[in-house]
Amino acid sequence: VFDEVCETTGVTLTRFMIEVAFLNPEMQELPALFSGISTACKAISDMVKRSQLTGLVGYADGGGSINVQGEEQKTLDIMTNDVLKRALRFTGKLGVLASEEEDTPVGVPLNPKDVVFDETSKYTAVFDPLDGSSNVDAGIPTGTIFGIFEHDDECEIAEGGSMTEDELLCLQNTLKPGTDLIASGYCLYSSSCFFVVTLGAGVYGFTLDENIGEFVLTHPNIKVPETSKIYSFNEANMPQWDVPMRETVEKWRLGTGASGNSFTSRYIGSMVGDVHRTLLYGGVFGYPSDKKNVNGKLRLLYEGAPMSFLMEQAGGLSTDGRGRVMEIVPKEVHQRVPIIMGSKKDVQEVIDAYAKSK
Ligand code: AHM
Ligand code: MG
Repeated sequence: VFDEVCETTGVTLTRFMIEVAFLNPEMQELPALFSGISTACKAISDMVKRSQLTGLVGYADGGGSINVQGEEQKTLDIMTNDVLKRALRFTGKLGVLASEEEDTPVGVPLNPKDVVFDETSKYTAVFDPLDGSSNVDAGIPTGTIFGIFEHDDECEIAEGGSMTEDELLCLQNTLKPGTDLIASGYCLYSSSCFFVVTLGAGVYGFTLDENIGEFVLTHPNIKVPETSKIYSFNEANMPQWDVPMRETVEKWRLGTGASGNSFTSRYIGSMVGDVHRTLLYGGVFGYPSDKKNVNGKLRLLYEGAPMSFLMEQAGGLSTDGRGRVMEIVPKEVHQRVPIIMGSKKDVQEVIDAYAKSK
């Protein structure tokens, strides 16, 4: 079905979604939802690009704004979260959203005063509005990550205020494993602005054509190479890593790993940029478990799971060392997870090393 849609490149994201919905009646609501997400991404791309000129740099409230995870929020973290939230609300297709920058999942009824959701509010969105934002003031690539689940329509969470018991139960319902995702993707703000998405049947990459204001299909059916010569980790943490992880990377450095390749290192420190390169060139990106951060750094619900869905759909693997990231059911919204993802054979080598060390 997706091949039919993608017979030719030059297809816009808007048309792609309309054709997907036409061919898949159960996906009728997706064009409206993706129109909201892609418009928000275009707005965020513009905000990031112009931030040095418009003064949208540095920390919010002079460093006084801290999110629930204890991280200082950048001005752009807060503004991009608002842009996405507003864009998603007005699609009318969303029941609940969870974001890196929100303490708990929030309800998003079309009319904020109204807690009544209609039957079209059928999705839950999870996102990190500006991943890698510590990099943004230096002009280094950043990105938006999102995942879409089916929304339990019995479940309503009003916006703001403290939660009722029913609402707390609903919150529990947003904690779904990656295997329940119906779509995920990212937008990379870099030399070009890329929008990469999976609906569970391959990975499709679009590039923003600023002259016409549309994302145009430039990378149909992305497949990650099976082996590689690139690893991408914060190597300063290496002495603290689990032994199997450390030993595998040491072999890759020396060219004595399974492929015999001598690896080189590439690390931006922006997950979206590092994963985008991995999808296109192959490689292994990760934020493994270490002595300080037993669960790594990246968040399962809105970073780990959506990116793992993309990586698997592109033919790669994603593991926490001991199991598939996609199968982990989050217990908390901001739960962290160790991640090692990328080229199939190389990630398998890490999985084998962990299995041997048991
Ligand atoms: P953030 O969501 O607070 O921006 O943190 C996530 C980012 C990822 O983009 C990146 O892979 C990682 O943090 C880099 O961490 P470190 O600076 O420890 O290497
Ligand atoms: Mg992030």
